[in-house]
Amino acid sequence: MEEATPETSSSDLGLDDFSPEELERGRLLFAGECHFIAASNSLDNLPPLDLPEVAFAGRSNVGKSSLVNALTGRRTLARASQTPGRTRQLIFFALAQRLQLVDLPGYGYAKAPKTDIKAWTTLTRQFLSGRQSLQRMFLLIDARRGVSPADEDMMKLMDEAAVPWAAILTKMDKVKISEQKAVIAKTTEKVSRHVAAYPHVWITSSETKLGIEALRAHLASYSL
Ligand SMILES: Nc1nc2c(ncn2[C@@H]2O[C@H](COP(=O)(O)OP(=O)(O)O)[C@@H](O)[C@H]2O)c(=O)[nH]1
Ligand SMILES: [Mg+2]
Repeated sequence: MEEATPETSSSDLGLDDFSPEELERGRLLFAGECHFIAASNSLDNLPPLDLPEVAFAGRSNVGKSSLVNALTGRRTLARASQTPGRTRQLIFFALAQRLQLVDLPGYGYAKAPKTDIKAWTTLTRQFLSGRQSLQRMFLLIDARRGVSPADEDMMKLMDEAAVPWAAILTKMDKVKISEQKAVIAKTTEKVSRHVAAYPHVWITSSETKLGIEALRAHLASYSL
């Protein structure tokens, strides 16, 4: 069990919403098999729509690979995502034929050429609007930096595609305990302005594993 600090309570972490059985189901799902399925750079070569999917998006360096590694207790996704040439690809992983995880390419890299940004936007928009197996998007936000203009653009893309989404704060261990409540409140307030967003903001640290247990249980609720 993870310890809630006085500032991040078990209700902030979402833990109160799950029964012991649901927490165990989440643990087992992520402790089981996890394989690489495909890396796709266009909508023409996406894997089949066999499994329910949840997808993760966020700025480059937000901690996406680290979060998926913390969830699965493995390094598979990080390795695949760091392969050169895969930075503009959607990476698909399957958990025991029950749930597919999709790693969207990171955005917000200041020096990215305009053509790359355009290609990223087209691919992301097509994926969001055309992927029938997509159950929920998760937008990762660095807790130290808060919501950036690039994150707002991503929120708008998800709203426009009418894909239900929720935010996940990453690197919470880097925020002073005395500032955590304010960071959560400010992020929740910004997220709540978006039509397709769920107002609950997930709080995580891949470093301390804060919030990982609750997030596993939540993600398992989308699995077969
Ligand atoms: N302190 C801390 N650092 C983290 C955490 N998650 C990721 N990082 C660091 O942030 C950097 C980017 O992480 P990475 O997972 O590669 O980000 P990605 O580009 O979004 O996949 C790396 O140096 C990680 O070690 C976290 O929860 N806490
Ligand atoms: Mg990565």
